[in-house]
Amino acid sequence: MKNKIGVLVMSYGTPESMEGIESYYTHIRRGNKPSEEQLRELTERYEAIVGGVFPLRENTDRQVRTLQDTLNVDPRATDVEFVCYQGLKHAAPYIEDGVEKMVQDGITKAVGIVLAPHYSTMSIGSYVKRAKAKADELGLDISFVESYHLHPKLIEAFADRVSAKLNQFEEAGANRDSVRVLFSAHSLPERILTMGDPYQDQLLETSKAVAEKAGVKHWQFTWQSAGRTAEPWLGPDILDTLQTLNKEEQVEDVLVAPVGFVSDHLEVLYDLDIEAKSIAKEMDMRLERIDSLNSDPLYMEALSDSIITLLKL
Ligand code: FEC
Repeated sequence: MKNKIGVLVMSYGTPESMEGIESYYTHIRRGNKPSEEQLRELTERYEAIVGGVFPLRENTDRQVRTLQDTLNVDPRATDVEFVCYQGLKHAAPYIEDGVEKMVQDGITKAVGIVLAPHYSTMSIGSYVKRAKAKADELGLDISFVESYHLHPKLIEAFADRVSAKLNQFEEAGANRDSVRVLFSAHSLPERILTMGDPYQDQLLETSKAVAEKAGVKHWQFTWQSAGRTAEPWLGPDILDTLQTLNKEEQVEDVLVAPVGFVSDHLEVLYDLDIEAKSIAKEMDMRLERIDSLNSDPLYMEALSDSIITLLKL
């Protein structure tokens, strides 16, 4: 019988239904219930995307299944069998549930990986901390892939998507080189910069590598989806960037590449496809977005290779 290795595939999580939004939001807010106004505002954003369904859940399920298949056909791993378990940050099955399930199934060795390529103490760091605490409690040997932001297959997958959309701009009569490519990611509180956090640098490295591979002439990085809290968040926000590009540089064509995200979910389907697009439209700008990676084979191979490399198989 082959040796089993558990893979804890971690992701942000999404509510299971409209009724579940309040408890999900309360979890994100570390147990503090949102005000009625905050809850209404978030519910409206979910209602606005694809008829109010929660695509992240289905996407994550598919990513976990496809990653397991990809791992098990890797020729370096013929002596082992990988079994993937899901662990979500803010919804069930929680990170701790995934670890517990592995142990119940008799797994003794595991690897954890997050469906987000860039390390920050506030993102990947907090997933890892929770998984490690539960694994230590239950005696599971677990190691982690902490980032994979420059994996050649990840860069290729993003670059292919950027090129495909630039081709579409060209087919519609625009000059490919006059399209401004905006790489974006979820903002975090500004205080991460004083903590020596690698998040911003890793995002710039990914953006540069994708731009080079896709032969992009004009690009810049911008933040998106900042939280609604009193402290300052990293900027400029994409909505301000669009206004600046329109007023100061008369840019007409914009392609957004949200390299900090790997799935179709609220931050892409609402913050970019609805909110940013409507601001762009008001200014007569054409804004397109690259397709999300979801279960793209190259992305799955980037994850699988990062896991197998960590295990030195
Ligand atoms: O589609 C969905 O249902 C879920 C979409 C979703 C993703 C996501 C990814 C990241 N977040 C990150 C950081 C923060 C911080 C706060 C915060 C708040 C929210 C809220 C919603 C939400 N996030 Fe999120 N995030 C998603 C959704 N996020 C909803 C609450 C309402 C709002 O502020 O918009 C602030 C928490 C606080 O109050 O302290 C910080 C980071 C990522 C990307 C990495 C990852 O996927 O883990 C970083 C997807």
